[in-house]
Amino acid sequence: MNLEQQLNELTGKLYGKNIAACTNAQLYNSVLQLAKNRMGDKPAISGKKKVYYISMEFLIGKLLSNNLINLGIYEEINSILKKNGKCLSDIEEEEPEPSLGNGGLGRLAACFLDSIATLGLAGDGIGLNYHFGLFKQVFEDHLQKTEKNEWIEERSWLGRTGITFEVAFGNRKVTSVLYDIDVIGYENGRNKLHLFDIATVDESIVKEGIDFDKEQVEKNLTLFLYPDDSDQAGNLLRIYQEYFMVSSGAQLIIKELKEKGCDLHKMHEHAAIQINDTHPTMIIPELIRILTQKEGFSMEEAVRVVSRTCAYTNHTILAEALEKWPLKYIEKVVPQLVPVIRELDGLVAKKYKDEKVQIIDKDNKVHMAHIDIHYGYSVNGVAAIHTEILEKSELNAFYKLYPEKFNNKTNGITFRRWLLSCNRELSAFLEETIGEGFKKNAGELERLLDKIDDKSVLDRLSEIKREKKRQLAAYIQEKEGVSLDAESIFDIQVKRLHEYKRQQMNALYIIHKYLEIKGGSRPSTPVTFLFGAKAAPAYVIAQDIIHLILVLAEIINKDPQVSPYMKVVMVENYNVSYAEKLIPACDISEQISLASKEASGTGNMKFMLNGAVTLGTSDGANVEIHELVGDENIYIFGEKSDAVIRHYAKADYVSMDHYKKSPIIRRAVDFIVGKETLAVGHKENLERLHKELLNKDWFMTLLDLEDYIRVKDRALKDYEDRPKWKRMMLVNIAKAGFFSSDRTIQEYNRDIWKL
Ligand code: 26Q
Repeated sequence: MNLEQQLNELTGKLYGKNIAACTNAQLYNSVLQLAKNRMGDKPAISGKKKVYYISMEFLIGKLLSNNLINLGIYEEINSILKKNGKCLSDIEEEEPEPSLGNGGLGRLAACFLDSIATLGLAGDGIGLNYHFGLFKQVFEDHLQKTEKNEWIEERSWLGRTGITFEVAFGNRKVTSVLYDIDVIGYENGRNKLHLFDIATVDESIVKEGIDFDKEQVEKNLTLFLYPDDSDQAGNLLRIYQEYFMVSSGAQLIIKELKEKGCDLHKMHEHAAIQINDTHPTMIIPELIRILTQKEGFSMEEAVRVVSRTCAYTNHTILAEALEKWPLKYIEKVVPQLVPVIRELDGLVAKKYKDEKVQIIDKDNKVHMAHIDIHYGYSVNGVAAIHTEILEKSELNAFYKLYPEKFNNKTNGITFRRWLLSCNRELSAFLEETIGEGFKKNAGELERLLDKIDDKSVLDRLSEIKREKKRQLAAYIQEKEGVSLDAESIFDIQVKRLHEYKRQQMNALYIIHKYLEIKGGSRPSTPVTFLFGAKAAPAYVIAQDIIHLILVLAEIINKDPQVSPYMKVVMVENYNVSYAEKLIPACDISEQISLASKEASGTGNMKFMLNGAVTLGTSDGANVEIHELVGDENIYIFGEKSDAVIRHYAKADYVSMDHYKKSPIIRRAVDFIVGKETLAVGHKENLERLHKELLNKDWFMTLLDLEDYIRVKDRALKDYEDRPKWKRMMLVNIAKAGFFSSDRTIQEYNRDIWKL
């Protein structure tokens, strides 16, 4: 039976209709089923040793188009649907997006699963099946409101396994139920994403928005990702979630090892456990607990084998994001783990006197990262500069103890999703121009460099960009009700909202530009400023920054003097699917974090791959992008990380000095509380943000603002030199191969997992 007959048979079985008679929703379900059948037929990837990537987040996004591509049937399905008067991209819209992650860390985990399977390595993900995931963002009155994101439907990628485990929180036992999602490699076999759920979960306890009773753990444990961690109940629930995942995961790993007939004393020869930030750290004491209490290991034997199995990835140097749990909280949630943690702490204390490397500190807080570093065999950062900062300053005390454990693994992204799937036009053109080798070997993108003087290639690249801008403009017209000029420059900043990422600096530029235009100085090419960002509900200043941007959008887009020259849009509920539409349409990629604060960034890589030019600081992977493309093909500005680190050490940054010194800065900052904004927005939010910038500005916005304005103006000017800009696009695409997550995973495997 050919593919069309198979699909017709499925629609007939499910809905009693042929393809042409089905609705898009019915076709989505049918193609889903077809893909799942195909995936089930793929051989499971196996090997002597398997990696378990354990993470509280897997931001997988919609799976239909990615899976069709990896199965090698995207084009065929596309034309079958077309033949029947249907459109695959409309059908893709029917798929709900699971929001099982916050941002970079979760998306990285998803890219890694794709690459692990594509490289034919045995490796599964272990995570949680949050019913509503991260909140859905809606804007009301220029403020962010939160709603639950429902994504689990009767037919979905999730499969029941029938496997259950018992998880004990002290004397309270709960049942953990395992669901699996198949992960198909590009033209390769099948791995799994294991998602655990609590059997007694109760969706009905969710009240307004994302409000629910935090005490009822048996009912709420897997409802949401990271509920508000600003109070004790929120923090406790987070520990419940972490332990639930870790205990279920440990039991699954041991079950699989036993089924393979492995000697648990040689666990490290059969399993590597990659711990995604400190969130799954309790798997270390949990495995030690199981081995000593249930498998007859001595403490020494258990510590030894677990330490040779577990490896830790650090994703941040922000002090407030490093997990330090009061021992009392852990005692309350999982008392059985406390003796193990105390023992591990005691072993460290006996060996090392330095306060900085202890596991339990003087305030009785447990430093989760310290457990990972002492009792794991590898510690890695996620970009060269990030790892260097870990070694030289943040984790220097540990680096001195264990220099051999430290290594860098610069992040990467899967090109299947971030090129082949989200930019079919560019992907097809590349195939035509340099052959299809780049699909499996991203390094081959460099062959594009031979065409740097080929006018027809350059023109096609820019024509594809224009087409993607048109598509985005149509989508934004429909979703946000704003009409955009596809001939304008698209300047885009999309990422979680955080002060260190400095969306507020971009907003200050926009104010500056607005005032310039008001003053009669109009740009010859109009500019569209696009934002997408969710803010943690308890993060007050982040909410204020969203408010400011929404207020600016309202003022600017409605001003007939200004809106022909600039527009501002903050898209609602930015997520993976939105990213797939925004990124291919971008001209200028905003990567403007305060140097030293963005561990890597991965959006920067996705933009580059799609022909955007980076405007950024020397932070995270921007540094490596800069090295690859050279000074002429990137816009770098701002203070370097060593200078920033010195400012913090000396505590000598005073934002008020910059404000007083510069009329340009003053004018932009004071606009936040000027009469135009106050007429549209809320005094409380705007004044709080204004005050924050003048009196604190912990992430040094005003330090870099003038340089940012200067360099951004230069970038906008350069855009008008079309031949020059097109060459920049080409170089960025050609040099993006390094950032394939296939390369990253090969390095993890070579240096850490050794599968
Ligand atoms: C911790 C404790 C309690 C509740 C929540 C958390 C928490 C949750 C999520 C802490 C951190 C995160 C997410 C971090 C993250 O996304 N980091 C990003 O990781 C990317 C992949 O390595 C990097 O590219 C980014 O630079 C980094 O910010």
